[in-house]
Amino acid sequence: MLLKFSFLGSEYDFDEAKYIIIPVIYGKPLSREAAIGIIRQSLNLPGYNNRYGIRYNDIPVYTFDLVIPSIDPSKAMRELHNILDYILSKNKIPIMIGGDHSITISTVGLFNRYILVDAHLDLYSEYEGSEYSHACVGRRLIEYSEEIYYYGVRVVEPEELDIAYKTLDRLEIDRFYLSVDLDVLDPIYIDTNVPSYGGKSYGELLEFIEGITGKMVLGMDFVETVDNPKSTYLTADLIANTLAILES
Ligand SMILES: [Mn+2]
Repeated sequence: MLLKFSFLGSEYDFDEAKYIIIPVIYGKPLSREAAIGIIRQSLNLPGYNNRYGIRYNDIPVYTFDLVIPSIDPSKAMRELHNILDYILSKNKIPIMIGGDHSITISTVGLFNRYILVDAHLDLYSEYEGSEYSHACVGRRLIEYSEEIYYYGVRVVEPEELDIAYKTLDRLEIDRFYLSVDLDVLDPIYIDTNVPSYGGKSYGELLEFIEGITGKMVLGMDFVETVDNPKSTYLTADLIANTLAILES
């Protein structure tokens, strides 16, 4: 039997699916093509999730065509924005995977409340001459919504302290967009573009994500993973566990 090159090898079609995985090829070289590795590694996961008692082929997930946005960041954000807008208009949950954290900026205008899971605040107004940098994600979101909450932050630069931010340790809000920068994890677990020691364990992160049980997650992304087998496997496992939590 041929295995479909889709997240978890899922055979659901777009109309049947509730979750739409969007593989985004974008940004810094080490993570640019990680989405492909994440999908490849998702095919190596066991078919049954013991932790949450669910079979992966019971999860209605569909994998969108590979998205390779324009090099020009403002164009790229508009392209991603339009794809997300289309998926939301079909009452489905978009999940961007791979690439650079800057892709989260494309969600501005589509969601009101955000949880940013990240070692960093990304509150630079501008970074390396760009307002679309991965280091500006939090800033662009906070300029647009007051309801931005961080989990796992441990690196704060003085340039970022001119702006107030909120943190939470437990997921006690509802109806939100969840952005997961994998560097929230300690670098012993995963390689990311901007690693920093003293991070969360995989178990701690999963425990936090378990807080979404019974809540409405409107969209998600999983970003900044370096494209190597260990890191893409962990990312695939985390996304699969997140879907299992939502469906169990
Ligand atoms: Mn980060």
